[in-house]
Amino acid sequence: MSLEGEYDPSPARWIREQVELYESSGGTQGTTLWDTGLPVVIVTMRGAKSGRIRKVPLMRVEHEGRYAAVASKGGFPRHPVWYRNLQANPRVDLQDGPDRQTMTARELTADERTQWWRRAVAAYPPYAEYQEKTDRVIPVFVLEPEPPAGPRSVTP
Ligand code: F42
Repeated sequence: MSLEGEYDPSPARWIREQVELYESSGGTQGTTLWDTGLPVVIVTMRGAKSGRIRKVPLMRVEHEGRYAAVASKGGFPRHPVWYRNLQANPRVDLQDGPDRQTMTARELTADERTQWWRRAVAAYPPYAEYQEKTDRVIPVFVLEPEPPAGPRSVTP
């Protein structure tokens, strides 16, 4: 089931408008980053403190049905606010074009992070410049589909 609650649109106009266009067109418009032509997904999450619904466009980094969420914020010195939201409330809705699904976010470390970082840079090369620009290690989450609700186990 998808996340429910009061939605607080981003204070940044370009973010707010991209989310609005993406969603109102059913994932057929506003699906790329400016003129790069590179695809974007929308991650809907719950605020760590407010409990309200937040929507964040991120670059589409997909591999075998899983996605990375890269907390780059353009190489800014501090993590984006949504980083704490995903840590506190890992259950999210992900919209990729017309498709929407509930997923669980998990922050990556060590080899897993390295592997997904490579995929992220392949999908969106400026991530590499963002990492050079900042002293923080840019966090990478993997978003994984929720396991399907299986049949109830029967006690013999
Ligand atoms: N940002 C990335 O980090 N990575 C990407 O790959 C990426 C791609 C991308 C593509 C298209 C596009 O339009 C934007 C893209 N962005 C990307 C930018 C991204 O969408 C975010 O705007 C950016 O990362 C900054 O995120 P932020 O969460 O720091 O944004 C601030 C300005 C913001 O919107 N804050 C809100 C506010 O009202 O101030 C939300 C606040 C919030 O979530 N509050 C929490 C709550 O509980 O409600 C509190 C959390 C706490 O603990 O303080």
